[in-house]
Amino acid sequence: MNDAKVQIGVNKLGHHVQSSQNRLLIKGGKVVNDDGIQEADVYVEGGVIKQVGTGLLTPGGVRVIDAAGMLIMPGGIDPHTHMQMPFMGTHSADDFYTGTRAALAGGTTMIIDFVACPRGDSLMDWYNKYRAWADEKVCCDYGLHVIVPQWGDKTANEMATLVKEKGINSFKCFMAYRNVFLLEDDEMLNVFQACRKLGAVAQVHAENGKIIERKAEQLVADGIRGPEGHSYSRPEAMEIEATTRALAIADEANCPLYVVHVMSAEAGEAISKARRRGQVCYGEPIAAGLACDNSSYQHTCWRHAAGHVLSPPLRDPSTKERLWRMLATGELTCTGTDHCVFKADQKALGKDDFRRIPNGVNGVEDRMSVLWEKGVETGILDPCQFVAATSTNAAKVFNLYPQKGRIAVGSDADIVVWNAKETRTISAKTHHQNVDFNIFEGMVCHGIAEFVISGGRLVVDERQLKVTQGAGRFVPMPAFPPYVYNRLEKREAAKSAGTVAVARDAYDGPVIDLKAEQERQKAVAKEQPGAAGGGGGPEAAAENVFHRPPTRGGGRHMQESSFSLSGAQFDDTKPARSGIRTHQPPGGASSGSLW
Ligand code: URQ
Ligand code: ZN
Ligand code: ZN
Repeated sequence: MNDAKVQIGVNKLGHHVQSSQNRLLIKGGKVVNDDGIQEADVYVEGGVIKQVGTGLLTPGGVRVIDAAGMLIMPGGIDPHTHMQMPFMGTHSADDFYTGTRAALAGGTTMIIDFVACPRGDSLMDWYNKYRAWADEKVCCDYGLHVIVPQWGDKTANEMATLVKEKGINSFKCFMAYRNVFLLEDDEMLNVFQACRKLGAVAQVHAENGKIIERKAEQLVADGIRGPEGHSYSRPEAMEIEATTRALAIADEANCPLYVVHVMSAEAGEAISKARRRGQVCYGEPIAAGLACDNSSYQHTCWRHAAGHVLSPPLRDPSTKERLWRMLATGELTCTGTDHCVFKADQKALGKDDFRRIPNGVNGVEDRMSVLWEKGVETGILDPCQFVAATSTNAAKVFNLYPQKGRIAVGSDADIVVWNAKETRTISAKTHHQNVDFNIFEGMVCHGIAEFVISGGRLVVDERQLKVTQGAGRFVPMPAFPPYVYNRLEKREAAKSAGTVAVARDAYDGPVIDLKAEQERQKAVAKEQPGAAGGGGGPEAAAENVFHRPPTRGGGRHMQESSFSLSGAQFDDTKPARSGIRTHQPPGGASSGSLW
C-alpha cells in the first residue's frame, strides 16, 4: 500500500479559508459535465466553484493548475461503499480514513456508505456509531444510506427521525443473509411504504437468500468447499427472481427502487423493462461486474479465487458487455463499487468452507480508471456519459445535485483533472486501498487523476496525494429528490385515478347463509348411499378444502380446482344430481328445472 502525505487534525470547518492554496484557478482544460463539454477555466474559492469561463478575473495569490490537454470533471461519487463494516465476524479492512484516501487518489471525491445495523439493533444507535467513526476520519465528503434489517414501530419511528433530522434519504433492504439482514416480502413492503411516505429511495440487495442457503448446504454436503462453491450456490436465476420480486413490491408501494450491485444482465433487463413500463427504478452495476467475470472462481490459487468472492457473484464473461450496453443506453443509471475489502487472513476465515469467506471486493480507488478504460476507450460511453455514470446520476438520485455532480458556479469544488492520454497499471503493490489484493490487478487503464480537489482543497497535486484526515464533511441528503419524486408523484396520481369505486345501486338481494348451507350439504351427504354417516367421505374433505358453494346444479364449482394428487375428484362418488333449488337464485327465482 502506498504511503500518502498525511496531515492530521487540521481544523474541519476552517479548511475552506486556510490559505491561498484554497484559491485555485484550473486553466486550459475542457470542462465536462453530463450534458456538454466546453473549453473553460474554473476558479475555486472557499470550497465552491466561483467562476467557470474564459478570461476570468481572479484575485492575487491564486494557485494556478495547468490543465492543458486534460478534462475537468466533477469528482466521482461512489454511491456504494462499506468502510470498516462489521461483517461475517470481522470488519472490512478499509476504514473511513484509508478508504476515502484511496477514493481521492482515484478521482472520487464523495462516497455514500451504509450504516450496517444488524437485526435486533437500533438504527439510530448504528447511525450515531457510523457518524462517530466517519467524522473523525474521512478525507472527502460522505453521505450515508441506512440498512433496515427488521420491521416494527421502532424501526418506522427511527426511519422517520433519520430522514427528518439526520440527513438520510435512502434505506437498503437485503433479500439475503438470513438472521442478519434478510427481510421477508411483507417486511420489505412495509419498509418501501415507509420510504414512500418519507420521500426516501429504497435500495435492495436482490438475491433469494433462502434458496441460496439451501444450495450452499447441499454443495458443502457434496464436498464442494472452495470459493467456486460461492458462485455455484448463487445462480443468476436467484438474482433475477429477487430483482423481479423487489420491483413488483416497490411498484405496489409506489416507492422508488434502486437496485444495488446488478451483477446479472437479465436482472438488469428486468429493471430496464420496469423502467419502460414507467416504474421509477434504477440499477447500479459495479466496477467489478463491468470488468471481471466468474472464471476467477476456478483459479487454482485459493487466495485469488477467494479474493473475488462477493455477492451476488461475478457472472459469465458475456455479462459485462450486456451490462455496459445498458449503462450506455441509460437503462442502468449509476455505477458504484460495493468497496468492501478483506485481507488474506480475513478471507481465510472461509478456507475450509466458502460460506465463511467474508464477501466483498475492492474498487473505490479503481472505479474511475476502470470505467474510463472499459467504457470510454472502447467507445461505449462518451465523456459526458462517463460523468453521468460516475457522478451526476448518483447526485441526482440521492438529491445532492447540483451541489455535487456538476462543474458550475455555486457547486462544491469537488473536481478531478483527468489526464486521459496517459495510462497506469492497477496493482495491489501500488494502490492505496488497505488490502493485499486487487481484482483489477495488471489492468492497464487510460485516465489518471492528475489533480483532485475535494471541498476546495487540492488533495492530489500532480499525482501526489496530500489528504487531511477528518477534513471531509457529512453531507445530508434531503428527502424527496426531485429527479426521483417529481415523476413518481405524477405517476402515482395517474395510477390511483384508475382505482376508483364504481358507482352502482347497492345489492339488496339475499346473501347465502354459509352455515345453513354447510348443514344442508351435510344432510345431503348423509342421504348418499355408502356415506357412512357422512363423516369421512370425500364430500367431507371437500367441505374443508373448497370454500365456494356447489354450483346451482349441486355439482362441482368449475372455478375450484378439483384435482387431487391421486387423480380423484372430490365429487367422484356423487351421482349426477339435478333439481336442487336455492331459495332465490341471483337474478330472481326461476320456475324452470334448472333451479
Ligand atoms: O452485500 C453487500 O453489499 C455487502 C454487505 C458485502 N459485499 C458484497 O459481497 N457485495
Ligand atoms: Zn449487497
Ligand atoms: Zn454492498
